[in-house]
Amino acid sequence: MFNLILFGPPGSGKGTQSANIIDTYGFKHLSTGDLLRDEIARATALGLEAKKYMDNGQLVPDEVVIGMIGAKLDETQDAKGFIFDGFPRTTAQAEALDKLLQEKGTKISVLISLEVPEDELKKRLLLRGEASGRSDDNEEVIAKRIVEYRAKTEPVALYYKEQGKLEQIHGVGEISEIFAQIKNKIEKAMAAN
Ligand code: B4P
Repeated sequence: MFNLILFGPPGSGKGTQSANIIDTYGFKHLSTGDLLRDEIARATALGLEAKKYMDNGQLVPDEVVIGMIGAKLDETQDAKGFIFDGFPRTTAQAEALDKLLQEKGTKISVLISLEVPEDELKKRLLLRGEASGRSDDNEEVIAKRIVEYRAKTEPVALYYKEQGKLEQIHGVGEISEIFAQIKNKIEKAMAAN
């Protein structure tokens, strides 16, 4: 089984490139952002709680997202592999994910990190906000999300670097060219897996 973490700051292209990876490799996509937005759309208790954090640019508490991913892994049988998109976002989530996968007799194969400068992130997210109306894609909340990323999420890359699983990619340029680089990293990790 091949398990990939697609990593990077808000707006780095995780959701965009996940779609390309699924088309090519057929992995099962697990995006905590999408799962949380679905809970919000259905006005569940979890969604109403999560919305308070997301609208304020903060991470949703670890126990909420870990529980959500655990449930999804349990209900997904026979997957060739998983793309974890936007998860783990804290070291506690990374430790919990390693444990969940270990219980299933598998592990993370590689973490691919999309490196994008801050001014480009802000530009992309403001543009997306205009089109999608996403309540967290506005100037004030974007700035908070980036601060939260630097403080709590960046250490996750180091956690996997220590396991020899970190691969970095320059995430600015044509989406297809960035995807070609991602494919190279996936093929390399598959050969080593
Ligand atoms: P997410 O849904 O994960 O959203 P994101 O990081 O903002 O977006 P993503 O990175 O996928 O967007 P993309 O670059 O593809 O999280 C939203 C919120 O949910 C978080 O702030 C947090 O509150 C909560 N949350 C989620 N997971 C959590 C967790 N594990 N723990 C705690 N809280 C959690 O797209 C951005 C834009 O860039 C798009 O418009 C796209 O078209 C464009 N784009 C992409 N690639 C481009 C390129 N190469 N050039 C130009 N534009 C590009």
